[in-house]
Amino acid sequence: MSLQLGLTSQILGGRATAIPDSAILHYTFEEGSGSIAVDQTGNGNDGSITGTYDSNAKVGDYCISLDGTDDQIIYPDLGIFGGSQGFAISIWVNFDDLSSDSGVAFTWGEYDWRIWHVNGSLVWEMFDGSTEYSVTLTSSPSTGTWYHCVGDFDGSTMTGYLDSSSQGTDAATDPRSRTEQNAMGSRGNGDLFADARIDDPVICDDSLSQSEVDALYNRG
Ligand SMILES: [Ca+2]
Repeated sequence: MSLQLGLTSQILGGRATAIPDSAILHYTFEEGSGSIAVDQTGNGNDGSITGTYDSNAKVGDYCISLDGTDDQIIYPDLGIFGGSQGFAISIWVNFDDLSSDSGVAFTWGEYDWRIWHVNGSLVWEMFDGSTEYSVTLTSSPSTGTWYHCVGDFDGSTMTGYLDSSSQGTDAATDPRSRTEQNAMGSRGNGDLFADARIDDPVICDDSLSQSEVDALYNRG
């Protein structure tokens, strides 16, 4: 356990900035160059970056700037979502342009989930094959503002957090992610490209407590 904590925690700016033990993917983008986002959890879920390292970061020294045209980060099939255990995703986003719908973090397939900008709102959404479930994180996002978005599912209820505050819940059923397309900054199939910066995405294979959400928010 202590080794696990050592691998998934770090001290930043003198402040303990713990990543949840349930994290199975975490990108810091602190590589600063290259096209590989190294998974900091040690699970080998590295991402493929099409985008630009940007020093106007929210956590650490670098984030990834996406151009809204064809940039995205593709992450691998995580394979273990669903069931009663739940899952969660945490990500920072700062939009340069909000004139069109765009993906922030997506798993797209027959069943899916996503944090995205749609119809003017920033939304946490899940789809179980027949019904869409959603929690609006904010109905009036602004450009040039960092937002900490958390989409959480505990096996029966989804909760959306914006800047560590719950924005509501929705009863939902297991989306059983098929993970055909897994992307940040797009839908992963050639559309919904975000003109935005993103930083410090974390995906967990368990629901998050408020204190875990707070710890992720306090990294920024
Ligand atoms: Ca960073």
